[in-house]
Amino acid sequence: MPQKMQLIGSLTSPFVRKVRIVAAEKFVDYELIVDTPWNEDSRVPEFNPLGKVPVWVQEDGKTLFDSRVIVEYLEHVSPVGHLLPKDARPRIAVKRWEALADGICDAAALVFVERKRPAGKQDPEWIARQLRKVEAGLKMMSDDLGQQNWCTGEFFCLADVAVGCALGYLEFRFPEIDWRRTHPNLSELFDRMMQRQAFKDTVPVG
Ligand SMILES: N[C@@H](CCC(=O)N[C@@H](CS)C(=O)NCC(=O)O)C(=O)O
Repeated sequence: MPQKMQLIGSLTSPFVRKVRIVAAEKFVDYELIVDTPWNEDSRVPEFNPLGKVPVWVQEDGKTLFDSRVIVEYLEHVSPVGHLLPKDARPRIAVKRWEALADGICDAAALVFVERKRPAGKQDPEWIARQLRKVEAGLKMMSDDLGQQNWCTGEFFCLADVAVGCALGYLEFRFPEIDWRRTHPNLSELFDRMMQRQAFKDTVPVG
């Protein structure tokens, strides 16, 4: 008997948020199983040997990860609300935006974890290295966006979802990074995205 599809993830992860937004925009029905992979009692390693969220559980119990694979899958299973172009070149351009936004999240998450260690064990050079990636990534996103309404031009797509999740994560965990002042076009883009119900429903909490 097929089970309802499930998404395993935390309410703070930008990668989980990306999947939740894509699923909502594409009207894919699923059950959200909240699990924080850093907790001792986390069951995430039973579903993903890498111990990371998001994990998607299909109707037959098979699992999918990581977030980029899951959003491709959602694009494939739901015919509505296309978020990825079919043609190779524009599709690759969207995936590049996604890689950039996800990369900012990777670097920022490493800083967040490093800062949770006891003060004497933190490596300031490592933190600075990761923060440089965040700053450089923000600059590239801002330069590439220019004066366009959406990342790739006139239409909302996966690139915007990924960028929105990265900006939302920075706002949530790194309020001291003043990207709204340094990159006003990203600020406008973020405000435009926050009009959408899927973004409003997934603001990070915790
Ligand atoms: N590339 C992965 C990144 C996932 C990721 O780093 N998730 C974090 C939460 S934001 C996690 O589960 N970390 C737990 C760990 O690293 O052990 C994706 O796109 O899904």
